[in-house]
Amino acid sequence: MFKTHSIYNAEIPLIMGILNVTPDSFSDGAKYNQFDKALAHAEYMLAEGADIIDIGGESTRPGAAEVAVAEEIERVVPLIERVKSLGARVSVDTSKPEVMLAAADAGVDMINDVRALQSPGALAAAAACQLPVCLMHMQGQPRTMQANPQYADVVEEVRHFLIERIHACEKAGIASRLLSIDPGFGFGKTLTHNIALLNHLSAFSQLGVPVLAGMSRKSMLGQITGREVHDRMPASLAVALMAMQQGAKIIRVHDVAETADVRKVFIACRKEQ
Ligand code: 9MG
Repeated sequence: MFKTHSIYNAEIPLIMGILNVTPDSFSDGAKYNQFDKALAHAEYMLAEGADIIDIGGESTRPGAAEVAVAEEIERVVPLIERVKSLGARVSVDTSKPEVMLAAADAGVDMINDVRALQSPGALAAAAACQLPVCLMHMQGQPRTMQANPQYADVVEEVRHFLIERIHACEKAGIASRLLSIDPGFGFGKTLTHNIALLNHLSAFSQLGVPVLAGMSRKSMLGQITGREVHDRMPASLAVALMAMQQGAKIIRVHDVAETADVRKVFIACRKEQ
């Protein structure tokens, strides 16, 4: 068993509220307006019970365009500072070393990297920050990752990749107690791959590094239910519970209050066992 950082030490799974600050997230125009809306949404999620706010300035959706470093910093840093001033814990969703360093200066508590610190300079930047890091698996890049994902054994390959990244982090001076891992639902995976990973999530928990699961409103749930993105909350809650039952320590979600209720049910039933 690895020792873990205090951010992961809660007895109960933590709820990570999603806060995207891309131009299409709060979509009616002026930058100050977007900032105010994003801040209000962070406050709302905190009031609803979010334990961490995950702030991202570059969309990682399939087909999404890349954003320049300066633009990404301009989007996330002022918001990190304001959300931190509310007393909240904040993670930064980025793969760029410059953004990691700027976010660390702004007081961020955790780095959430969908590229698992594989971008040039990212390992060194994260090592310099000495912050908790979530290492996520992705096959390919957001622009093309859903074109034709292929695995011989998705669970084994994703597990192997994450173990290799844990070792790379340790070698770079990032202790395993700072790490969490994430199989990356929807990132270069078909529905069959996503379901296999969900059904075997406990195989990831057994690695002894906290597991983060992010399935909220994702297209895998649209494929299963036939529902559009804003009608996927019930399906998101179902998979959040499945993840908690298999030991996930952080659940990344849009619907914080409803996930907090799911967590209450999970905890109440766990106590009875
Ligand atoms: C940024 N982002 C979008 N989806 C995600 C997921 O499933 N996990 C993590 N760690 N980050 C995500």
